[in-house]
Amino acid sequence: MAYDPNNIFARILRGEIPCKKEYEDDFALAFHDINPQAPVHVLVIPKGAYENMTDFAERASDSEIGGLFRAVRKVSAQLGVDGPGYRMIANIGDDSGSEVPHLHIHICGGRKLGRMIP
Ligand code: D5M
Repeated sequence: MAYDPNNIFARILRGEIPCKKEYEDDFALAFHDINPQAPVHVLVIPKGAYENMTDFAERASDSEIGGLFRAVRKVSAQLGVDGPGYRMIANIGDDSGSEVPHLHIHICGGRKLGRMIP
């Protein structure tokens, strides 16, 4: 499926829709989820146009891939969840219930999350 350049996170990246920004660098933008499921719930997205992790792993450069995961690490430290721990989630495809077709890594923490597989 072709990447939809008008998905909501693409529009946030272009500054057309506001977000509560937590972090930004050349590779990634992190902002607070509009419907938080934990005391800390932030989304980290690549700046490039990638629909999901499958698309990202296939098409992104090594720099983009490294940049996204380094951003997750920086955001976790900035939010103070790296010590107590947190969960990363990336939904892919219909069965996951994914809603927004731009890759996003959820960072959830700030409380005991319990076992969640799935
Ligand atoms: O998660 C999509 C997530 O995106 C879901 O937790 C709500 C969040 N969301 C949707 N619109 C916004 C805006 N405008 N700002 C911040 N967060 C938003 P998924 O993994 O696709 O189910």
